[in-house]
Amino acid sequence: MPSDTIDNLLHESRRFPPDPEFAANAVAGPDLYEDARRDRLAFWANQSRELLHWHKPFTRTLDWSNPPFAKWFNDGELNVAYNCLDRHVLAGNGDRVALHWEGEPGDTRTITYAELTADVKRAANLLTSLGIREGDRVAIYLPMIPEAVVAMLAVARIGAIHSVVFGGFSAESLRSRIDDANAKLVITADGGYRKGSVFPLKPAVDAALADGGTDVRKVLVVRRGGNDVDWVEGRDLWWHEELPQVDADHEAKPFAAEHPLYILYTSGTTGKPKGIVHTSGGYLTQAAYTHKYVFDLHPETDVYWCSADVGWVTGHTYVVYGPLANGATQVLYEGTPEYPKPGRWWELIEKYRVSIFYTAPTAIRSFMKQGRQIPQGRDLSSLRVLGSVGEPINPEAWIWYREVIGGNRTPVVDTWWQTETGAIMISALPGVTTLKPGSAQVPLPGISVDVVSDAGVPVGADEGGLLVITEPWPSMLRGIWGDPERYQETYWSKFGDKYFAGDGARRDKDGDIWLMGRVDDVMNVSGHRLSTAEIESALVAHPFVAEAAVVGASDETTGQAVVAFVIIKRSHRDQAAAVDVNAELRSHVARQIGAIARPRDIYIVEELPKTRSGKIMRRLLRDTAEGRPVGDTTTLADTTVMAIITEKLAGGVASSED
Ligand code: 7RM
Repeated sequence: MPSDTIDNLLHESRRFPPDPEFAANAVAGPDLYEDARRDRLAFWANQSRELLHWHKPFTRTLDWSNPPFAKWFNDGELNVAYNCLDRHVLAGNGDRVALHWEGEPGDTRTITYAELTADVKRAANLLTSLGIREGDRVAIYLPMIPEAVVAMLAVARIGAIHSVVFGGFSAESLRSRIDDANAKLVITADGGYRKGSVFPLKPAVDAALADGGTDVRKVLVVRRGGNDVDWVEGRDLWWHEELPQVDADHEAKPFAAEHPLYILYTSGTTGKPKGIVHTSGGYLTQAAYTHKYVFDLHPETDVYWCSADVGWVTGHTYVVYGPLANGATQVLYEGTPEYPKPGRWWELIEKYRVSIFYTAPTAIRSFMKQGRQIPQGRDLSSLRVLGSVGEPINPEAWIWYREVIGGNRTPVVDTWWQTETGAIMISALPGVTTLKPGSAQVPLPGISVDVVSDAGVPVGADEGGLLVITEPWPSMLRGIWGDPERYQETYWSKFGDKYFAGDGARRDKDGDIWLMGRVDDVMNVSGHRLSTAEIESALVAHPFVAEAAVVGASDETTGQAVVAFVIIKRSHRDQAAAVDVNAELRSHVARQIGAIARPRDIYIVEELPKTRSGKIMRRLLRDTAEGRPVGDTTTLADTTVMAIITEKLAGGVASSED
């Protein structure tokens, strides 16, 4: 965590009690906690019935007879897209704006619920006409344009399963996701806008499919960038040419509550990303519930904006499913916060009168660096709730966010959750909770968590431990696509009956939870999860590289940054010496995985610190990368290795660009 040390953190004493006026109009009240405590399952059943439309009502709330495989609302049937669209139109809210979309170049589209429903109906018919059936997988590789939302909902509407791949991922990453899920169709765009120019997407799809061997038969291409694209006759189809040819009407059929909704890949401790599987009824219940109460949503008047890309879980739950299930009006923005100049986000908040804003600490910290004059040049008085997600928010950033963006007025909710949890698990409730900067605070009503020792025993106040979830929750992952053993092994083998989140945590004397970062080999860079193993395997796939070790070193802005230690093969030393090897390896990683995985620094070393059993001691490398004295080296096979590495680094051979 940048700037604030853990010590400072624990002495953070500023408190922000709810404003009485806010509390009087708040959606949540203290009764929510009481209701959930009294009968947790009845609480969830009531929430689900209140928040969703069930074509066939459920009679059973939770089946936990075969843990860790949960079934929620199992005998009920619903259609997720119907819940996000048709029912709002039928309730008379068809004219309400669903999306205020803004492209990076400044082009805009305003899409009402009626229009979005019509678009999704046609897209659903198109998918069916292309042979997509219930349970088939569809890969979506799109920029932040309304068609991304339409595509996801159209897939959901016909009971197919989407696998959204973030547009920043490489062709290789896309290919491995297409293969793992045996996707039949890819929906992409020619390109999208980013930092003032068009980044092409279609070439990555072409490269991913180039050598055949996939189940992909068709590629649907949205025209956005206007850039030239290669075309494979018989495979590629323009979205805008196909849609007008299919029926406008489409009836949403109900599917079982446990019907899979999507797969989303996330980094784990091994080189291979895990396909996290979410299903329908439980997921949508908790998406809608958390979106309503954590953000104090008043759908008739609020304008909500979550800055996440739909390629990440935050985009799935808090751009698509939560807000649309709740009939919210939201802003969707294609580009970066810096284009054409810093302050674009604040301009959008002013323009659309955004009242609820949800973003990541890394963004907040980069705004802090640019100075408060930029946001202060805009009218941000419409804001009334601010949210944070993706990594711990240090108190300094929390306070800045509230003061400068929230005008010293808005509650800030720090929301802890994961791709696997599907929706927010730990957060304050605005209007109810006295806020404590730096702490995610308490589990939401209906959620049970604990902080335990390695042996699974709850730890005392202010003691460090591991965060576990002690009861099943509606939006929990149902497994890892195609790998039920890995699901059990990763999350349920450590403590048996408790879900192991992979995060370190402590609970203070008031019972508030402070997240302390990952305890495994998963890094968190700008709120995005990256696996050390995945980047290491990308590095060793380069012909120059004999061995590689990757660590997440703390970084002022991005939380953590990727730092790689690399040994060059003897046979390739001359070749490596002839090029800028650091630049070469950095772009190699970007090509293999995606730009977000590109190491900030690469250090070429002669040896890596290993234990006698051959395990790389990343802890020591992290010490070096962060400029700290190197810790205990007594378990190293060769105790001189770290001294040599440290000396070499002090000699200034590090590389760091952009
Ligand atoms: C939503 C998301 C999950 C990991 C998680 C944590 C970290 C997320 C917070 C946080 C401290 C937070 N999904 N994390 N939110 N740490 N405070 N409010 O980020 O699957 O991509 O990442 O992110 O380590 O395990 S994710």
